[in-house]
Amino acid sequence: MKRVLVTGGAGFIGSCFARRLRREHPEVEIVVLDLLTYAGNLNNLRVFDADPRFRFVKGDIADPVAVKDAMEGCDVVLNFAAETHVDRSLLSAGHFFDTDVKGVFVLLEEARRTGVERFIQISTDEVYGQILEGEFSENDPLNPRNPYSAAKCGGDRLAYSFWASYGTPVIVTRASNNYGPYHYPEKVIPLFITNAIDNEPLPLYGDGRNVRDWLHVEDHAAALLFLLENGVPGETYNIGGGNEVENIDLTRKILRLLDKPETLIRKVTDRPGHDRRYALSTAKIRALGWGPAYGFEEGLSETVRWYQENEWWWRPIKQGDLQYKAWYEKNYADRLKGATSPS
Ligand code: NAD
Ligand code: TDX
Repeated sequence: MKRVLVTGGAGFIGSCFARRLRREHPEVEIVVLDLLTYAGNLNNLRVFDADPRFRFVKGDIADPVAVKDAMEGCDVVLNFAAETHVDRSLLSAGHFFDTDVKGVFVLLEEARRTGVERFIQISTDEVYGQILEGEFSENDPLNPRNPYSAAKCGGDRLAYSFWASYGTPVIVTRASNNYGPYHYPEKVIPLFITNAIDNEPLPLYGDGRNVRDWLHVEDHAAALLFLLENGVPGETYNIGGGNEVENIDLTRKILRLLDKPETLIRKVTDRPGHDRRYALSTAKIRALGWGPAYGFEEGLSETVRWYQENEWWWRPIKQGDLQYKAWYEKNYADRLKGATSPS
C-alpha cells in the first residue's frame, strides 16, 4: 500500500478512515477526492493541513477527468463518496443515482484501467432491506426499500460485477449505522444531541420503536483497514457493532447523558417506508479476527461529550448554513406543528 485514494474523504466516515490511516501508516500517501457537497467539510481534514503526503482533490466521482487525476498512481481505492441521507432521497432522489451508481461506475472503470490492487466499495446494511427477526448474512437476497438504499444496492452489485467480469480486485463492505464525532447533524444521533443541547424538540418518527444496530465510526474505520490486509477480493463483508437499540431508548439515553427532560421528545409523522429493523451477522469478518472495540454506552457518552466540547464544528452548520436551515424547514416544519411529547 503506497498511495491510497479515499473518495468522500471530507465526510463523516471517510475522514475518520483517512485520519486513522495516517495514524497507523505514516508513510502512506493519501489522496482525498471529494465534491464538498453540503455533507463534505474540510474541517474534518484539518489534521492534514501541513501533511506533505496528503493531497486534496475537489471533484465529482462521476467525472472521469477528476477521477483520472485523483486515481493516478494509487494502488488502493476506498469509495466512501455518496449521497447518504434516506430522508433526502425520499424527497428528491436524482443525485443519489448520479453519485451512488454512476459515480461508482466511473471509479470502477478507472480502477480497471489502471489495475489497482484493492478497491473497497463501502456499502450499507440497508441494501438487505428490513428484517423483523434474526440477522442478515452476506449471501442473503438484497431488497432495498427506499431510493437511497436502492441506489447503494446498484453501486454494491456494480462493484461486484467488475470482480466477476474483469477480475478487478473489489471487496464490498456493508456496515450498520455509524455514530461518533464529525457526524453531520441531519442524522438522528447528532441531530438529537445538538437539538437537546439547544433545548429544541427531538422529532422522533412514528412510534419510535424502529431498531438500528450502532457501530462506532472508529470501529468501522478499523474494520476497513483490517480488510485491506485480510479481506479476499470478490467477497462481501458485513460490519456491525452488535448494539441494537430502539430509537425511543436511544433518544432517552441521549437526554439522560445531557441531563435534559423527556418533554423535548416529539412524536412526529413517520418516514415513508421506514425500515423497522436492521441486523447483521458479523460471523464472517469476526472469523478473520476483527471485532468492535467500543461498547455502545461508552461510545455514546464519548460522542455526546464531543458535541458538547466541539460547538465550533457544528454550530456553523446548524446556524450559519442556509442549506441546512432550508432542509430542516422542509423535512420538519409540518411534522413539528401540533406534534406532542409522549411523556
Ligand atoms: P457523509 O454524507 O458524511 O459524506 C459523504 C461524502 O461524500 C461528503 O464528503 C460529500 O461531499 C462526498 N460526496 C458526495 N457526492 C460526491 C460526489 N459525487 N463526488 C465526490 N464526493 C462526493 O456520509 P458518511 O456517513 O460518511 O458515509 C460514507 C459512506 O458510508 C457512504 O457510502 C455511505 O453510504 C456508507 N455508509 C454510511 C453509514 C452511516 O451510518 N453513516 C452506514 C453504512 C454505510
Ligand atoms: O429526525 C429523525 N427522527 C427519527 O426518528 C431522523 C433523522 C431519524 N429518525 C429515525 C429513523 C431511523 O429509524 O432514526 C433512525 C436512524 O435514522 P438516520 O440517522 O437517518 O439513519 P438511517 O436512516 O438508519 O440510515 C443510516 O444508516 C445506514 C445512514 O444515514 C445511512 O447512510 C447508512 O447507510
